Amino acid sequence: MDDDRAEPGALAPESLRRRRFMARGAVASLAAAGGAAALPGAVQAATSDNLPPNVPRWMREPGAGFLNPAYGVPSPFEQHVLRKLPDTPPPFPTATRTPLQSLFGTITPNGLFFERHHAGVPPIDPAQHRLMVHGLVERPLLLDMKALLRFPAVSRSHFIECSGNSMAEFKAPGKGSVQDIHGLISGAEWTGVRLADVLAEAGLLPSARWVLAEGADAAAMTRSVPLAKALDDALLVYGQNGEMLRPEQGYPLRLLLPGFEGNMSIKWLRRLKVGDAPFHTREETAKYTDLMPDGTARLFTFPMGVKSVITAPSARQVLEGHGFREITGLAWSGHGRITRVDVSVDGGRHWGAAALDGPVQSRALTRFRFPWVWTGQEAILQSRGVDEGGNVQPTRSALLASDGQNSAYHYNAIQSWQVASNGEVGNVHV
Ligand SMILES: Nc1nc2c(c(=O)[nH]1)N[C@H]1C(S)=C(S)[C@@H](COP(=O)(O)O)O[C@H]1N2
Ligand SMILES: [Mo]
Repeated sequence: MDDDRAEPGALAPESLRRRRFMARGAVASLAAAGGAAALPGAVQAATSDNLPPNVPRWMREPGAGFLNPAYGVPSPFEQHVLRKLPDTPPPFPTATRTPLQSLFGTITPNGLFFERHHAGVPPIDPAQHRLMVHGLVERPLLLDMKALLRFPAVSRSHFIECSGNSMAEFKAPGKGSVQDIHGLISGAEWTGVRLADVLAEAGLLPSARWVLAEGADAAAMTRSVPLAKALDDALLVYGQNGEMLRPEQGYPLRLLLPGFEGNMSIKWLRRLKVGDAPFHTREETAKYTDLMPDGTARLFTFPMGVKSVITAPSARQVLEGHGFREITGLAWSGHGRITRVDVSVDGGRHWGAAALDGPVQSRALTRFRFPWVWTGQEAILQSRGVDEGGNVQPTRSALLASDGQNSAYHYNAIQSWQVASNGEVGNVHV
């Protein structure tokens, strides 16, 4: 079972993959017992006093008691795992991106959740924050946070993706990392109140069709939400991964519209006005519309299309050593659950089904994994998501054929990472 003898880019059958992987483990333990070395993963000679067979420094004396007793922070050895501004940041900071290449599973730690704000982060005192519900309702409401916290709550995992995520890929292949190119997506377990319950408390009038949501930031961000979405799975959230929302995610209250373009999940939510028609705010007329090749603009393109991206190996990483490695990434769809992710290591000629970590949840990040043996040959890695609505993530050329290159939003094409024979990974358009 020598990895170097595997065919270039071969997709090994399940039984073979399993046996090869187990053989590796056996070799490593053999080597540990003083046997053969020089295999990937095999035990190397000690180069520091802290490596076996020595007793490491941190076992010879007690640790520092409590590092951060009141609120923990990551290990100092993880200080490179950070959110990131664009390489050429605009004069006013507008967005930070999630380090997708460094994260595991599907939950984005709160300190690494991407941010997009149009007028900065308002320093809201929750005691002085209210949610007004008015318009086509029987009983207008003015709710404080205490009142909202007394509603029945739900906790659900959902992604938020800025519809401008990956927008530069409509043009030339970006030179940055997966974080730079696709980092305007994050996932969290949100806790809050069903919008339907709050609207029921106010009592909808028969002519109610749309709900205007307004944020309490200096942008007074406003978007129109179709009533069907408001009554389906929309949430008013105050919890993010088990603690109160972070200020940059909308503390103390945000609207969450699962699967819809991130812009509509209004942060710092202060007002809901029920109407009988969309409100045609700036953010759904001048902005967040999609200019088509024929010069018309698509309005109200709410759900984010099915999408996936390989996070490792990904651009700017370098593969060290040949042999087994897991290709892994994230898939999501604004239309529901991910049902399948296919992976190709030869630029889309052959595909194999990736394993999905369960439980796969609707409109949530889904982790996929695909075993691969890299023999040192050039390879082009791709992933293709499919959702329960039967939507298939398009190739870049298919997306450009339907949407053209004028649109800045809703880029969901298949991402291609090129692995060079020296192990360097880069972004290519195929
Ligand atoms: N009030 C308000 N809500 C807002 C925004 C804003 O600037 N103000 N930005 C929107 C945009 S464009 C996106 S993509 C998401 C980003 O959410 P996040 O910053 O929690 O990642 O919030 C949306 N909600
Ligand atoms: Mo956005």
